[in-house]
Amino acid sequence: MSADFVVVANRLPVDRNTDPTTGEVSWTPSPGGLVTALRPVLQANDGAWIGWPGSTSPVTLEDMPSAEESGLHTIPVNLDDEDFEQFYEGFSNATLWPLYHDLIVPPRYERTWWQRYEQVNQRFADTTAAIASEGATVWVQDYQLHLVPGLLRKQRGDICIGFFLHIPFPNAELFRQLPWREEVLQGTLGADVVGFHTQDSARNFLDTLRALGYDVSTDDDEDAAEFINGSRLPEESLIVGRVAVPNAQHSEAGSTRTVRVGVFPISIDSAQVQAQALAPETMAEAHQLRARLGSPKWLLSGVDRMDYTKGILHRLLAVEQLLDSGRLKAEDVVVVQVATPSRERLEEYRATREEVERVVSRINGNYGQLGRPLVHYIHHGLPFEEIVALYATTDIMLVTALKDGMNLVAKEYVASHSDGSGALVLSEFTGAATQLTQAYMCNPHDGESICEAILSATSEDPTAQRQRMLDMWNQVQNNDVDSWAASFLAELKETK
Ligand code: ADQ
Repeated sequence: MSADFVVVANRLPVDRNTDPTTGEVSWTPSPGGLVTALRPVLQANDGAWIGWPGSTSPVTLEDMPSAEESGLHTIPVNLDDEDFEQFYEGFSNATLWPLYHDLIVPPRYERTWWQRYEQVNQRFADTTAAIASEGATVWVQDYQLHLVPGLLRKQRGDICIGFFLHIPFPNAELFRQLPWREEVLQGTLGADVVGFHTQDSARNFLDTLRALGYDVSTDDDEDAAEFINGSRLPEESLIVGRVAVPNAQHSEAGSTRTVRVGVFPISIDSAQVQAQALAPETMAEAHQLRARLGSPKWLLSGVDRMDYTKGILHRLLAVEQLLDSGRLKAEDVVVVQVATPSRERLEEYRATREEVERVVSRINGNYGQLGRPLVHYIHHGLPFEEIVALYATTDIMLVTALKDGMNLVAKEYVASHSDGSGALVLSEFTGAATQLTQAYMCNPHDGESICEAILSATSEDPTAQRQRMLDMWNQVQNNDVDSWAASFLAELKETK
């Protein structure tokens, strides 16, 4: 097949499962923010999605579910066990992930991982070059595929390439640690448009390029602030800088091509989340859930991947501090923490899980009653309907990430409260904090700051609190995932 519109991402939006007894193969939707964000866009454009099917057993195109079954044309790129260890767990998640999240844990720089990263990126680029039709638009996603735009441009000068980074881009000082910084930047600059969630990330990227001698020009920052706060139409995407790079397609000496660098804050399918929250089954489930949790005065919740960037431990320690100091009474509070298993073979992720579980059991040991734990902790994924029921009945949502590109959970929570109920405690280190400015902001590196944000959420005048939620609800309704994708794609189209 060939496609005019191609999304290239590390993961396909489906996972292959093989029944161990019958050998029967089935496909299930795969979890994660990126999939949540892009599925509706692809369906609307009848495009193809290129990615890894989620298992290290080889999969052919014939093995894939049909477009009728999955709603998408899915093209597999296989990863074997070594690719998984070195490209995915290694360079992507033990080098770039911690480097880009400001060294919450130390990044590891391993030459063999880098070489494997190059090889796998080449495989993605080759598959894309074979699928993209003449003049196609290709949208490459995220830190696992930094080199794909450059590799693709070498093979296919005719196509229009976008690159979007879903996680933060670190400041120039930190990024310079990366032994392969030049290669990563050059690969990314194969794109026509490079997008970030926040001005900070875009600026860090431009500063890094400037420091390394690239020809960078920047646009007006005041415009950027207005756009991010949602006071301008979402269709008006915001380009904050331009980079002139050598144009390999032109034989003329000194010929350059312009790469636009912009801010495109991702969002959610706001209408769908709202509809889900208002569905009678969800409302009934929310009601029952609250009763099962003992109908507490305050229900505090967290919903995250089990990742050290999410600050799960920090929020639990803050709750414990509030209980220890008597500022919250144990009989008034129930906490639900849902944490999906993530990257479990990496030591730092195992350590995070252990620390979280130790604190959960300490709080329950000190403050729980028989048949009534104070913290309800779930270490597996939940169906989205259950997550939304939890959002709907939660009084105070705790989003305390130490660093997060955007954080869709914060937006999903807001979208689930069209009546203005609820309260959001939000880390100022999330991309979401640039848009959901009416949240109770906290600095998760300072436990007392989380405590104060929780206490403010329990004590503010109800009318003022409702207004905060309604303002944020409007922001999320007016800036949904469709407008995010449309603004990026419009920018890309303009470069054609
Ligand atoms: P993530 O780090 O995965 O995304 P986030 O943006 O919060 O984080 O998205 C998580 C998604 O998974 C949400 O849609 C949420 O509902 C779902 N989810 C979380 N826990 C779940 C559970 N236990 N069961 C079921 N579903 C669960 C990365 C970046 C973010 C960026 C997104 C999108 O790290 O900063 O916002 O990509 O760009």
